[in-house]
Amino acid sequence: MMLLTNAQIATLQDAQGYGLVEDGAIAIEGEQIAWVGPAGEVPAAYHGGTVHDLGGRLVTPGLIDCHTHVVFGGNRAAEFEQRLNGASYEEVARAGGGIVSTVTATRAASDDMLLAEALTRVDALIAEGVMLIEVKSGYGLDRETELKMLRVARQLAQARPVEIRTSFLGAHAVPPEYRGSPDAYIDDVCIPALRAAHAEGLVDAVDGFCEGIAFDTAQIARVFDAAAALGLPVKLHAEQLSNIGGTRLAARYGALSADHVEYATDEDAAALAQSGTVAVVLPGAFYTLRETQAPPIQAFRDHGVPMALATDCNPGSSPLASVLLSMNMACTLFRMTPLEALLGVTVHAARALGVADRGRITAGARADLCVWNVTHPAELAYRIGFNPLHKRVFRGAP
Ligand code: DI6
Ligand code: FE
Repeated sequence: MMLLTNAQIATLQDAQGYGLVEDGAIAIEGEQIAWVGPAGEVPAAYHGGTVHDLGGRLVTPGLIDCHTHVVFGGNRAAEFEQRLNGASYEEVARAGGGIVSTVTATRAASDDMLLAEALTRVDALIAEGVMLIEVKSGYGLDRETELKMLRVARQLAQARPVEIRTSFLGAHAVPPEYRGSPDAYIDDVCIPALRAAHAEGLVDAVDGFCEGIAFDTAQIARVFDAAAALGLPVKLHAEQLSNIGGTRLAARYGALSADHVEYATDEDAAALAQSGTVAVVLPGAFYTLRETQAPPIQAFRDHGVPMALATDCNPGSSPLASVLLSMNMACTLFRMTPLEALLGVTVHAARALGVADRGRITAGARADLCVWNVTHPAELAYRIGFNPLHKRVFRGAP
């Protein structure tokens, strides 16, 4: 048993406000939060254990990065340079660069190499208090490499104090060997690879890239039908570069989340609200691509769509391994509030992953906590390039 005292606690309990408890205490039993409240009211039952005086610091739930592609081979600095010499993201992709160049590097990489490179990114996230990371496949685009990526993703949780949720993203791009035949790729490779990965216990959710340069709604629907047959939840990269109906498709399938959503409309927001689907905004990709169409934040607010926020850490459109910077970008670029940004990397990120016991500080939740060298939660989104993390508590262990 452990008691954290002398803390400012942002419980986020009702997912509306910070739920601040000033001069608060948190009792932890095993891996769970047993009690939270004012330090003067700690029940006698929790007086016996180790006491940690937090010196008035802020405590938040452990952070969650609910959309990443941290497992991949190589990097795309050369493409970055091409774009700065005038090529657009879509031109780079259509010319066989972009995602496909990462596919080549990922196919060639050994498991050990993929793991070592992914760990450099995961370590950066952990250093900022991230305790739950979603990791996607989608740079293999053949059965063997998709499975390799997902096995490496699972290994991350053995190598570090972090929990990993995997998403199968076989429908990320059409690989070179199927160029011009996206339907054949979906039927012959993507869906069989999904079934094989699921049989190995490697899949927690199924994702897709619904876009002009990737797959249309009918193709994604076939993947989602296969996911439903396996009992797996779905999520979707939707309306990132254009509006082709991905958000409404995601809503129709009761998806956990629709991600990017820059080009989503008011109607799309209404559909997400109806289905209880989280909108995941990814300001790192918006920033990197110099997108000018911001996601319809006000429509999400008006319709009561929960908004999550993630790094989208990937080698092409978002080479970003900082949740804190993502929070700052969401505020500055999308005009989200610091409270919305914090809810986006805790309560709503947990929901985007279908994880019920994370993201809030409340009795019965997992004791994943961040202790920060700040006094008010707005400070987390406010600064750029500062990491005020003081201490992590992961699964009840400091
Ligand atoms: N949308 C993105 O922003 C990334 N994937 C996706 O579906 C881009 C991935 C890449 O360029 O490597
Ligand atoms: Fe992504």
